[in-house]
Amino acid sequence: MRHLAIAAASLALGFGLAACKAEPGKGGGGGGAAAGPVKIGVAGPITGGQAKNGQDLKEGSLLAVEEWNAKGGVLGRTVELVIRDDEALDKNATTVAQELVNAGVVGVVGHFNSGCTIPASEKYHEAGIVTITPASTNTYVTDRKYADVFRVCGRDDQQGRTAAYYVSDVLRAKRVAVFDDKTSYGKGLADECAKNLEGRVEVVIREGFDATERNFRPYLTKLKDANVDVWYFGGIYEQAAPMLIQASQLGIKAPMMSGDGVHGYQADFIDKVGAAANGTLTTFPDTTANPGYAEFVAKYRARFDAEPGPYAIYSYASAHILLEGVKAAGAADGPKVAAAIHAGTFQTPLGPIAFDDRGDVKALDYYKVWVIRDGKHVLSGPK
Ligand code: ABU
Repeated sequence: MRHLAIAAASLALGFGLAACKAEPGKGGGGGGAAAGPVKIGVAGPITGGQAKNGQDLKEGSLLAVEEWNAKGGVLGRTVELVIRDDEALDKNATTVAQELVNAGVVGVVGHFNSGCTIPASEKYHEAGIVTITPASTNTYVTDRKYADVFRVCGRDDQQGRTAAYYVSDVLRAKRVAVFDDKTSYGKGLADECAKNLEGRVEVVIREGFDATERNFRPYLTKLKDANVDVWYFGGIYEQAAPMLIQASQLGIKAPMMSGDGVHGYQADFIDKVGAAANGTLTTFPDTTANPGYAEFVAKYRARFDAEPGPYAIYSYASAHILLEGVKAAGAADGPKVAAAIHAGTFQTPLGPIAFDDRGDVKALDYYKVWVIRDGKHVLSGPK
């Protein structure tokens, strides 16, 4: 994996942390360092086929940190981001986590992939460091009920159920195929969807393939022969893109349905697939409906001269919550910060956020079904 540098070095790497002033050699977490910056980690796929996700985590967090530093930091100390790249690979997660523990971060915004967040948060938990994942939706992330693990997004039991009910009650499908990428996220989500389809719709194919697979023709040929009404994929856009192109080449007319791992990637997914993306269904909250969404997008565009990806706003909110927790705790001390986050309600561009005893957002069961029409996600109303 690659080290993406601490804030002090990040200008040279183009991250532009102009507002951060690092003091090398002074840790930011654990409550022991009275001076020097407060360090927060960001971990995700900064490089590789899911780099757009890493960009969301990095830039969303950076925007929040710059806002804090512009107002004097937290507890009178500057805030420093320590960014690490797990490349979306489970095998890198604990090494990256150990690096962030060693760097003295008080908390981590990350990881993106559930398969990384689960093992990495074991390390953070052992070290008394707060984990706030903006994007990992696998149920196990919070079902462990660690007091220092939070997630700002939804859960796969929620979006799997939403997808299954749409397939059965709105599409009134009779025959469905369910595929996944064998990851914690993809398999977990596909299992939740399949479980909720049971007794309602016949699942005629249930298969997984490696997350590295790019030739889906053998699976799609079988899919074509199975004559399904709709097919579900638990996985990420980097596989969904070639899958849809190959499905179109094979003349498959049934639409694909997928989850948040495929939603919101205009350049990296919809534009790559072209017309064959139209009709694809996804589940994702309607973040645009939140007061504060437009302001966040305007700030993001002004800062990065780019459109935010789907998880940039979640990362921004996660970093703010972490820093509000430090402020409320009065110390860059993981357990105290975790307790403060459990006790608080945080105003974010996603709306007010408070956490339940698992570390999930309270009353968050708000997945919507979207369909791609004319190359854009639009909310899919009942038919
Ligand atoms: N939830 C979208 C993909 C990230 C993950 O949960 O693995």
